[in-house]
Amino acid sequence: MTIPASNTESTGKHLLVVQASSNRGVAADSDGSLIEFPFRRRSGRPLPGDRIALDSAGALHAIAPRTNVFGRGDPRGRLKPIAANLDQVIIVIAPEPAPSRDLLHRYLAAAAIQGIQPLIVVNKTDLALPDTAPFDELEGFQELGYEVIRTCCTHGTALDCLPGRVAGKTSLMAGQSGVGKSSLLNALIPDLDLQTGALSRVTGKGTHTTTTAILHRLLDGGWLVDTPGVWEYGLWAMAFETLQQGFPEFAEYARRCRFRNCRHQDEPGCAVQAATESGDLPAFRHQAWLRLLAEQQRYRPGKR
Ligand SMILES: Nc1nc2c(ncn2[C@@H]2O[C@H](COP(=O)(O)OP(=O)(O)OP(=O)(O)O)[C@@H](O)[C@H]2O)c(=O)[nH]1
Ligand SMILES: [Mg+2]
Ligand SMILES: [Zn+2]
Repeated sequence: MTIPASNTESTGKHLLVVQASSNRGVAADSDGSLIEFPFRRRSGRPLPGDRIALDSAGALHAIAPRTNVFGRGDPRGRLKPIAANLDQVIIVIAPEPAPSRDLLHRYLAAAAIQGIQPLIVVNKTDLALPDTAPFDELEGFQELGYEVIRTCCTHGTALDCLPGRVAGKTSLMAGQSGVGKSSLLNALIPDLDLQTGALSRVTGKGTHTTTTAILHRLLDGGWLVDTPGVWEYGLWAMAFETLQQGFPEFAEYARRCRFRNCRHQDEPGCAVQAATESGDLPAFRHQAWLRLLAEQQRYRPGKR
């Protein structure tokens, strides 16, 4: 790891941030012990998942360059970062609470734009899955190469292959409030209560402070980031070229569109529309593209 040079002397100890508030954080040592540390104005604000060094006074000294950041849009279209340096975003959906039309498309776009591998987890498979979107699109997603696995927390054995998918990686659990993220975490990490107990002793706060993202250590290596549930997940204001990175399967067609800045709406010579009409691209993805593109208008009044 390269930590940028600074005038302040570093202790040389490299730590992993497991939780961060506006002015303090908690980091884990390589042996698992937790250390609370204050930020300094010049050292920046770390995110859970950041690799950091503390100075000799025990305050934040430097943050290592990030490989990626996962975040969400706030109501004004600004990107609010949630966690850094992730290998995987686990997008949990369930029949209850039913996801909105585009929740999964937005999460998948955010992961692709930020260069993080997505994994779709359909939880609560003991309940009947509705034949509406996104459940009727899951096969289509799989054909496009997205990984979909099914889990059930009410039957302890029904975690399927999830343990193998998280081992050794840093994965973030994303999804609506109530889909079962914490239940999955509890099933994957038998000593989760001990971990959250240790964390609350360090911070002096109760165990139910899941208003921020928290990293939990997997027993066999790797980390799981629990995030506070959201009711709706929104993207942030971005250029349409960036949004297109969120639809990676469009790329090979988009470069053949007549216009370089083609938005694949109704332009002549659009290869993405042609591929959709011929069935090479599934219609549900092109329709989602058009809706997410339209959503972006709210951040750009008057612009097309
Ligand atoms: N039927 C059924 N219920 C489940 C399953 N998994 C979790 N639940 C229930 O769903 C409810 C919500 O589960 P949580 O794990 O708290 O959901 P969460 O995603 O962590 O919610 P937030 O913390 O609010 O974001 C609880 O009552 C769980 O018992 C499942 O596989 N099947
Ligand atoms: Mg939870
Ligand atoms: Zn086009």
